[in-house]
Amino acid sequence: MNYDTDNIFAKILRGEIPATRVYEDSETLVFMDIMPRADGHILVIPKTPCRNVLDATPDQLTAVMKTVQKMSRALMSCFDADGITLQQFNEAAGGQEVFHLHFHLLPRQAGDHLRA
Ligand code: DGP
Repeated sequence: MNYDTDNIFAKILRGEIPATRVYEDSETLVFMDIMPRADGHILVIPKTPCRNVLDATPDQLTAVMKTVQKMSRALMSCFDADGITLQQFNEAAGGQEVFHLHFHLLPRQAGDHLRA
C-alpha cells in the first residue's frame, strides 16, 4: 500500500512541523490532536512508515497497542476520566484524513458528548 512521506504526521516525526508531544519510545510517538474533540485528546502513531491498519505489520500493531494501553491508563488517571474512547479510521471512505496510522484516545466523563 502506498505511503506518502509528505503526510503531516511524517513531518511531525521528522520534526519539520511542531506538535505537542506527550510521550515517545523507540517505536511510537504520542502527541495532542490539533482539533481536540475532548480534553486530553491524543494520537498514538508508529515511528515507522505505515498508512493504516490495512498496511500495518504485526510488530507495528503490537507496539502501537502497547502504547495505546499505557496512554489510556495515564489518561484515566490524569483526567480523572470515567472511560476512554478509541477511534481509528482507514482510507478516505473509512474517515481517514491523515495517511499515517494513528489511534485517537479520548478521555470520557460519564454522560459527556464528544465535540464535533
Ligand atoms: P483522521 O485521519 O480522520 O483520524 O483525522 C486526523 C486527525 O489528525 C484529526 O483529528 C486532526 C489531527 N491533525 C491533523 N493535522 C494535524 C496537525 O498538524 N497536528 C496535530 N497535532 N494533529 C493534526
